[in-house]
Amino acid sequence: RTLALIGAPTDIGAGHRGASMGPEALRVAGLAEALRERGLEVLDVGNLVGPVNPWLPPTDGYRHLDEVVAWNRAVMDAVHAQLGLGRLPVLLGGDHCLGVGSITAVARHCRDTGKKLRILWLDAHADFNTSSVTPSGNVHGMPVACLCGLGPRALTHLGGQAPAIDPSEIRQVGIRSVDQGEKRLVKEYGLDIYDMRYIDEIGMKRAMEEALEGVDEHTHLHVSFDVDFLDPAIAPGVGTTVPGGPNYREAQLVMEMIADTGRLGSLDIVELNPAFDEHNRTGKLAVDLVESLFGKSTLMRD
Ligand code: DIR
Ligand code: MN
Ligand code: MN
Ligand code: MN
Repeated sequence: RTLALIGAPTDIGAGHRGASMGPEALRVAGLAEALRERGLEVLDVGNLVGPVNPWLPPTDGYRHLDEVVAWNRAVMDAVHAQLGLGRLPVLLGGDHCLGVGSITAVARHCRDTGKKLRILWLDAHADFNTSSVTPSGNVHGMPVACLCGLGPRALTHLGGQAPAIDPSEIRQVGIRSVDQGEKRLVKEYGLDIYDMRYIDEIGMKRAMEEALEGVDEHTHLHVSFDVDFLDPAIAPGVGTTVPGGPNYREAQLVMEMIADTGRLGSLDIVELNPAFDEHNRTGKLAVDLVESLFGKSTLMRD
């Protein structure tokens, strides 16, 4: 299976500038080399291009909606093309608004190939805001809602039909920051959320077993890895840190348990922001975790 790294250097949906440097930070941290060392074939297809960030206040509840749509179209087309070539797309974001394009493409591919879709959304945030409840207008806080059919038509219908996914196809892990109106919507749509309180109580192992329940040989597993999922003590290089996230070993366990399923079919690495990082420390950590996602393990008894 060949991996295709797709760079999307933009911070068009974020509340801070700098996630546009994410793709290069991941390359500099040695992502392709680390995966090749694992015996994987890795093709870096380079960066997508899109509009610059005009850095404007919200219009009708959205910041830069036209530019967000343009970037997401480019991402959707690139991800779908790589899936069609039989490759495993790895989206190097970029902010998390790009999850709309990436997952719309993955969902379409699953329909084409008769696969069951399971999305693991690793994040501190639920990303289920809408224009009427968003505190910021930043579209990186809205991609899950858009995918579930709630949002501006240009994003909900990016792939032609809406909704792109059903809420039952997604599991959110690591959640610890949900805005007030967002919380109501999340409950209304019945999202399956493994928040930090739940993880504290039952442990990461059991939480992940539950989140992965039902994944089988017919499943396409998509991982959308928002780097702010991680505790800020180990991952300072993101725009919106939230204390109380998974520590190093918990994060490794998440990745290892996903790898163990053998069903990983596509991946987003988003919200890495080198402007907030310390000598690319968070970029290197992301590479380390992605190695585990593709089978690196400390396990001695296998
Ligand atoms: C916040 C921040 N919930 C918003 N969201 C972030 O603006 O909608 N998502 N940072 O990753
Ligand atoms: Mn996110
Ligand atoms: Mn297809
Ligand atoms: Mn987040």
